[in-house]
Amino acid sequence: MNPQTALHSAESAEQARTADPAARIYLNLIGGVWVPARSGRTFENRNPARPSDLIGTFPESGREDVEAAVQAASRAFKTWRLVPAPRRAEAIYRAAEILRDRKEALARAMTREMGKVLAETRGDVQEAIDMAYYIAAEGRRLFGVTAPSELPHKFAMSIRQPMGVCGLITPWNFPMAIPSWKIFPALVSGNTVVIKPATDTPASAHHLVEILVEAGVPEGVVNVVHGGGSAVGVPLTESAGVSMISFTGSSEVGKMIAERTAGSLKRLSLELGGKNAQIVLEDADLDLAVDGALWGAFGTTGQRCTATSRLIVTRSVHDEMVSRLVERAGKLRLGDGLEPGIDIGPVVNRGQRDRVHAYVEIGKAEGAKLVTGGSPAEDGALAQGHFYKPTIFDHVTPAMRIAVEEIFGPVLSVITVSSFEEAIQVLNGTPYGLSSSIYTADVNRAMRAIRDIEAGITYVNGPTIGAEVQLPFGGVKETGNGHREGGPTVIDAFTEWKSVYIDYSGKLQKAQIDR
Ligand code: UN1
Repeated sequence: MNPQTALHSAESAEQARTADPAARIYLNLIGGVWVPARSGRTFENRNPARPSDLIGTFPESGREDVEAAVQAASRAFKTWRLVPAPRRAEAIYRAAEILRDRKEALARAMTREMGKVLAETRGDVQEAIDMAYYIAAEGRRLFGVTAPSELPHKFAMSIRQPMGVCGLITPWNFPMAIPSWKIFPALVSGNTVVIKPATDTPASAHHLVEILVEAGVPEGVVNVVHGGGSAVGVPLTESAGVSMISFTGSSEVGKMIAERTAGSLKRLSLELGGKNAQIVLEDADLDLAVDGALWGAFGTTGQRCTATSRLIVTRSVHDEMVSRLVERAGKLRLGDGLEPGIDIGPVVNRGQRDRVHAYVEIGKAEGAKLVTGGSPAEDGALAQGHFYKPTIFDHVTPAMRIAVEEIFGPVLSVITVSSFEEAIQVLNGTPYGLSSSIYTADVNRAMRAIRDIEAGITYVNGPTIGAEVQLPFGGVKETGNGHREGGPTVIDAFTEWKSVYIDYSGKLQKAQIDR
């Protein structure tokens, strides 16, 4: 099937309706054909602000669907790897233009599916656009290195080669941006992919893939298999036809994937949890620090791996920071993210909301002082959705579970320290190391923080969220396994190095021996 035919199938798939007239029937994409799960089973996707709003049904796939997709991707790899990288990049560039033209509609669909407010879903689509333009340019780079040979009449270089079929497992909090960080670099490098999007946000990933088909990516190069972690994610990680797995999600699942794939030694690029902190020193601009903490803690309803979940303040600014934060947090407007004036959307599903609340109960039992929020928001229309009040705990100590474990919701823990040194020590005292931030006017302490903070990202006088696509993204310790998606380093995650020696001396030369 050529891409155009695949596109028509996509349109007919899109036109199919469930019994609910607003809802659509979505399908898997395998080898350029839109197909249901072999089992015929489906799962539902609902709006977290109004769960009565059914967005669509998606295939509840299993191992055989995964294997069919991996085989299609393996077949497509034979030809895609030979397409010159600048040509591969042209398809990604076309996808960037389509994404840009449809940004508003894609953002609206994403808010309906995932809940975060429209300004933020526009940002999510923009991040996919940024990544597409950035990676399209990489098609004319994919730089290798040349080095002098130690022998005469001999040429030495290292080149990048694609890996084969990449299995991509993506989360629901950045439903288009994170798939774009993985799909575009994988494709420009000459790989083919099978993606398993999160079951909470399958439509946004579907829209991205549809755009790639429209942009002319040949059949089998991008395949989508919808379904859950055990039914689809596990077979994908176990498939012998998959050369590498890129996963963004919790450290717990990341470790399970690492264990399951240990026997095959396939490459894993893992971007996992965070317990990110913002430090506020006594010389900080407090207006800026309050704005940053609110945005970092409650933007995306706290559901970013880079979210600010700890605020580490020096004693002299503690009272001022906490009282200002409590006042401002109380004024944030919760609601359907498609409505104007809303600051915070719902938590993605009921299970996540219950999990956030369970952590709030843990915090109270540990003796932290709840100063605002601390319960589901159920006034009026909010009662229908999975809303949770922006929550702040004061008097948190570094060993409390709410100061150590990733909550992934709108909960901020305030920890008071006596010095800059103690602030850094507390910041580093979790198993995670993704993002971090320090507010200070003292350039010497800012520079020491940049050196001493154990994290993949450090912001100075900015919140812990807001990474840009052209820099490496990822973290240290239990946040990952050393890969960085984003920036030039993303190409390392999706390529193998090959070193090449060309001897034009016409005789046998022996390295290390002929001197
Ligand atoms: C995430 O935190 O899950 O840096 C991804 C940011 C966004 C990406 C966040 N550009 O906040």
